[in-house]
Amino acid sequence: MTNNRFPEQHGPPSDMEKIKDESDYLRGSLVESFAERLSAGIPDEQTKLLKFHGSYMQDDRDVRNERKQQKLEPNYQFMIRVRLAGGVASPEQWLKMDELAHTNGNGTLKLTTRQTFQLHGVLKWNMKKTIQGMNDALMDTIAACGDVNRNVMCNANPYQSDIHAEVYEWSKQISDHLLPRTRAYHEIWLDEEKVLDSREETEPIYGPLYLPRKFKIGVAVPPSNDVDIFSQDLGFIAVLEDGKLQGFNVTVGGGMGMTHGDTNTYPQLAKVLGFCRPDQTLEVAEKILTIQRDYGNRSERKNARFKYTIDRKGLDWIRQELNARLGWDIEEERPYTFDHNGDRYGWVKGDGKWHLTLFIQNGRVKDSEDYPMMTGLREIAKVHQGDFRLTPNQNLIISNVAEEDKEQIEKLVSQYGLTDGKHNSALRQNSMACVAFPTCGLAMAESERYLPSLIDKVEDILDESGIRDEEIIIRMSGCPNGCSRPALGEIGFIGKAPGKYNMYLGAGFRGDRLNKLYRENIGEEEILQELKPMLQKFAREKEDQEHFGDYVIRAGYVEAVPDGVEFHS
Ligand code: SRM
Ligand code: SF4
Repeated sequence: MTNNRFPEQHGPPSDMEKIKDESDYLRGSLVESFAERLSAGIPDEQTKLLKFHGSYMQDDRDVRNERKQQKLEPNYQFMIRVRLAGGVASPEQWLKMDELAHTNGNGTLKLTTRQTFQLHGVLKWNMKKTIQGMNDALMDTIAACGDVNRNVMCNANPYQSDIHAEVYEWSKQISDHLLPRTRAYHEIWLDEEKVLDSREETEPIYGPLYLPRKFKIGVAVPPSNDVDIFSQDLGFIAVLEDGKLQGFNVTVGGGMGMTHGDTNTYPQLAKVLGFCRPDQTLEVAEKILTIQRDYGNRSERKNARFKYTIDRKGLDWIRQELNARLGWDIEEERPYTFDHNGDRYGWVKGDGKWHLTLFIQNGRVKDSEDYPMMTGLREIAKVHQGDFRLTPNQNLIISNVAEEDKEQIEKLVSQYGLTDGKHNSALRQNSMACVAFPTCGLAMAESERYLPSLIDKVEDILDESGIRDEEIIIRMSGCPNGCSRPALGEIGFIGKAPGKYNMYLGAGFRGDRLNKLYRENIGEEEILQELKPMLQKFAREKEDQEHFGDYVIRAGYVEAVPDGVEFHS
């Protein structure tokens, strides 16, 4: 591979750069690897390319040791992630995902923190027919993972349907505009005829090496910051005047991931770069992405995200470079304010249609003995005439329900005991946990399977203190990659080892301030010992409208983190 394709190098290219370079535009030997029948897995190098097609090879970690003892290969299976800009799905798409989860997956659906579906537990032999099934329902998985622009998020806004429609359209257009152009996906999974000479293929935006690392974009509509705009590599904050979209404030350089013990890695919040009009959106998105393509670190993947490029080069340099690439100057940022980053539950009416936001604990859609949630949602999808919106907080909106259909949906909601979360504590309603065990290969501690029971115990403290309805953002991740955006939790937990977590406090309720390490490597007993007096004191001392994240700073539990570069200091 050549070293001079990009103006700046940081050392020898990482192995991943070589894999991309030699992949023939993401084809690699995926066809052969999936045709091979001896192992339920595929070779390591191919798993890296598979990500660009929206899938990860995993193994069931609950049985890893047992299988090792029995000298069996790990229980390989695949996770498939759908590309679903803005999280909008039709009832037909919902039904298809439900069907595939039962026929080819583990019988559950995961609604992710980036508003899409994941299937877990798909076997190698079922991969192609699963992806083809998604394709039948007009869904694909291209670029849902990999060193490219990922699923574009969009404010799930059930309040203003006309603005949602317009802004959602932009998120879809950004997503489409930044899709890889290779036909590899269609050839491998959809049996499209092979491009005669793939060397004639080009990737006009990405080039043959794609991006140095994953790239994430979100679109927010104030006052809701549900998409956590400051955690995105690139963000668009809608600016409305008299209810009309004027354009977007453009943010750059957010990201949550870090590595325990490596202070060169840190979560960072995005900064506002300027303002663009709606018709300039795609050009701005493309040029910013190409700056990262050309200047991101291709040597050290831990420092390859756009946030590090920006912290290295400076925001002014990025703006100048953007203006030079655009050939015109991005405007000054416009005023905006956010109120919250959580979801608002229950029914609301917007522009003549009803929308119901349901609480889905940690985004896991499944049936259990006492709660047939998946069946209930399937029955709703069978009769629903509107659409579904997956929210950035792993919840679900049954949206665009006509007045005359509302009663029928309400009946099903109550028949299946589906919950708008209102009988829960406001803490649980504002909770998120990443997948972690048993599927995530990087998990160090439980998350999705553990947070609900920890919250049960914290709810007792809230009840005793009379603050059950106090909205507090709590987030847990099973490792420091931060898939539930835990650095933006007023209370954040990041897994260190089985049963052990680092505890963070003091993020902003609006998703505008990072939290700070409070206690290291503690288990449940210590967590509750820490939280109990703190929450009791908060209940007594909190000022009017004061949020927990602000209180813990005022009360001196932690210091405010002004910028991600100071996260560890
Ligand atoms: Fe994530 C890797 C799950 C949102 C930061 N993430 C993973 C993998 C694929 C593990 C792996 O690489 O082997 C996890 C698969 C677990 C499983 O069994 O399903 C995984 N990430 C998830 C999801 C499903 C969590 C969830 O419970 O919803 C989310 C899927 C989003 C989607 O639909 O595209 C998910 N991941 C996020 C977010 C939140 C966001 O984007 O808003 C982040 C933090 C934001 C960011 O990117 O900075 C995030 N995931 C990571 C990272 C760390 C990246 C970094 O900069 O260091 C990794 C590991 C990596 O890339 O090396 C990772
Ligand atoms: Fe896995 Fe870590 Fe992401 Fe949780 S935060 S899903 S443990 S990579």
